[in-house]
Amino acid sequence: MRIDIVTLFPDMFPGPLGSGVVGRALERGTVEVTAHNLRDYAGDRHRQVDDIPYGGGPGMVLKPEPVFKAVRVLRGDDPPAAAPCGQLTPQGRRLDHALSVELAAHPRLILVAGRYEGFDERIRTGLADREVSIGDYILSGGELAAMVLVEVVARHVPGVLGDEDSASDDSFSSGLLEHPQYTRPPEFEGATVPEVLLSGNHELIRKWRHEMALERTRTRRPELLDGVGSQPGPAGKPASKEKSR
Ligand code: 6GU
Repeated sequence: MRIDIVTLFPDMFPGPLGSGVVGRALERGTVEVTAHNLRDYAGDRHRQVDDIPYGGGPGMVLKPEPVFKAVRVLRGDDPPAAAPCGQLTPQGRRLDHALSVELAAHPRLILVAGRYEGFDERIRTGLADREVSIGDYILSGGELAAMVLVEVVARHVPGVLGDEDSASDDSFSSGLLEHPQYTRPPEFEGATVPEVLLSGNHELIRKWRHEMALERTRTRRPELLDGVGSQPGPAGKPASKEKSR
């Protein structure tokens, strides 16, 4: 998968994307992430990408021309359906598991990260195929949001996660929060590991994990339970997380 990011701060990339699971995918070329400087697409010699808002008000607004130019150049001959443009703004659709799966189905993505007071509205109406937010709070720019989006989308790209860590096993795929995990020692400062996990009885362990996942979801995120089945997943495939590097 190829992801291009249009930004005023290309030096922020790959940043944290260079470490861990996504870092390995970038090294192998399973996922390609390239940051492009929006100023390179400004028409004038001052490389101006922003201007004062019509109607007045504080701050500056990103001009349409450089953003349209950048996305059109990067898209080349690819149709928008193959290389959709995602605009990162706090007004967008909130990123969740389902949206990350949807986005991962495209062979390419072009992400536009903004700064200042925002984008000229004609970018949203005439260029962007989607508008994505990563949550209900304000970041100073879309770059960190773009990184979060790349990380969650990359996990669905075949070959990014190891065999035993497929993304379809992860917690939000099952619709439940993850069950508690334990490792050695069996007792730490008086706190012990639940007996069932030491039992070697895989059927009992699977049921216990499912119960714990359900209970956690019930108490912490009850809204996630709407429409979730109450049966445990396939044997030997508990919700998992990838190993660190
Ligand atoms: Cl995508 N951009 C900015 N600037 N702030 C955000 C966001 C995006 N998502 C949540 N807050």
